[in-house]
Amino acid sequence: MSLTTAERTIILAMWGKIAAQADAIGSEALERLFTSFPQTKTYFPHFDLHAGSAQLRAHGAKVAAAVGDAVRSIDDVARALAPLSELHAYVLRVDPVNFKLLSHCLLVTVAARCPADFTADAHAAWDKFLSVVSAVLTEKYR
Ligand code: HNI
Repeated sequence: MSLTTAERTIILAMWGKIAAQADAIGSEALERLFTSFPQTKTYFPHFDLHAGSAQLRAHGAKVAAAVGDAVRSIDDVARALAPLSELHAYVLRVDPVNFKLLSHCLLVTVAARCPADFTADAHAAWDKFLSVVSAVLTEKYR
């Protein structure tokens, strides 16, 4: 699965507008994840997952930075996220179903922060981009 030129253009332009809020985007997406899909909290027994906690914000910043890396390397997401792919598959062993849930929460967060830009085409581009990221992070399972 690869993104069309038009989809890449949309992702690069929108991330360019919101990259300065990346830390807050990561935290908001995680807060949505743990609130809407509480089963995902089982991966973080060692974290204080209350909204706004220092650990949630620090982890949100890491996740959003990785999304930013993927945007910058949109032509080769697999290479950009290779170490994270190993980590999630071999060390963390996160069930791949959870990547759909986090992708959904990232999508909703981007939509909430960019309502004017979030056309149907933008929605489709983000959905596809996040499924590329998720595929990279789960490919080592197979
Ligand atoms: Ni994920 C650690 C990025 C999906 C559970 N994760 C990280 C780190 C990054 C990251 C970056 C920090 C690595 C490091 O410290 O070297 N994770 C991402 C991205 C996605 C993703 C970009 C998908 C878009 N991770 C998920 C999902 C889960 C998940 C779906 C489970 C629900 N991740 C974890 C856990 C850790 C983690 C658990 C370790 C946290 C810690 O610090 O102990």
